[in-house]
Amino acid sequence: MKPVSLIQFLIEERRAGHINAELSLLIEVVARACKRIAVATGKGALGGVLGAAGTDNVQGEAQKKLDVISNEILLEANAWGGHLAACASEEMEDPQPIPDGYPKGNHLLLFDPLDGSSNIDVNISVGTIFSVLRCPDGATEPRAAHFLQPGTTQLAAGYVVYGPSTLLVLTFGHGTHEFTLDREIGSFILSRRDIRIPEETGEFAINMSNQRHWEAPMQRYIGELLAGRDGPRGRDFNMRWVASMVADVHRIVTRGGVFFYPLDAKIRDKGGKLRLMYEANPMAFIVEQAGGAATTGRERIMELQPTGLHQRVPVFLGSKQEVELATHYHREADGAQG
Ligand code: AFP
Repeated sequence: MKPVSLIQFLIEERRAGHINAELSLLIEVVARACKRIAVATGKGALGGVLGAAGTDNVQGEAQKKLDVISNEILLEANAWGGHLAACASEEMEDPQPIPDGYPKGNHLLLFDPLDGSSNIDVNISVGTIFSVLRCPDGATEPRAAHFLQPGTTQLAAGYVVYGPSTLLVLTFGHGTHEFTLDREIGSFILSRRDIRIPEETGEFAINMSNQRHWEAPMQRYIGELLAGRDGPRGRDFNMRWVASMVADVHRIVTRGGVFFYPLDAKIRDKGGKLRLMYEANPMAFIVEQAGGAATTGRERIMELQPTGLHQRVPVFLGSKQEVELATHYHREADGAQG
């Protein structure tokens, strides 16, 4: 089969009426920026990019040098790209307007520039996660409020994994597709079209060290998985946890599985660990478009009405059967139907 480049694929999507020219060009700009991040992360100690930056981000988390470098690469690339009205990042308190003197576009971009950065110094896969929204009409200087749109309004979502190979996984709402970076020609090449996540799985991902803090329905659900064939599920389940959401989700997009970062007593006051706008919503869109499911344990993530740019939510996503069962246990415990 003749290789299909990302550019060719975007032209196909435009001809199919799935995206317009501006969104197509925006994705090209984001993909090009991620190629530069791949080079930076690949340099490691030789590039002097490992270790802490010595600063904290808006979440009060210590920033890694590569968090700051990746954020700057994405901001710079999208500032002059001409397809955005503004962008927002995990690393910045407020949205970044497009500098005067640069053309503005009709889209809003949200991103986690380097997800899993606490793994970067130990050479474990990290990634970039992004989500694209339409800029509300008349919003010439977009504020945070203009970004607070439900996940169902996303025009595009994607992630790039910087691992043994560099992969871009993308959706426009017409299936989920994977592209592999051909480092020799510097182009993303289509490697899997219309990905399907198996509805059934024997593999789960959760940070077990938080078990004592989980709610009762989560204790019950994971307890049954751990009981395996001797328990009510009657079969064994295996566990994986990379602690880079991008890497854990990519495993699920590749071979199925279920991922949980549930609410627990430690993070209850924050509403969860993972961020809705640039982690949960884009991953939910990608997973649902590949036939999986994504809830908070109680509600469909993409139907949530966001209340804050850096809002945190519980995340259950992956193979449909397991997400639905774990969600059913939570709703049942709440006395709710379903
Ligand atoms: P960092 O970006 O600070 O490394 O956090 C990664 C993350 O947001 C997500 O990628 C992981 O799934 C999750 O946190 C890991 O959380 P634990 O450290 O509690 O396992």
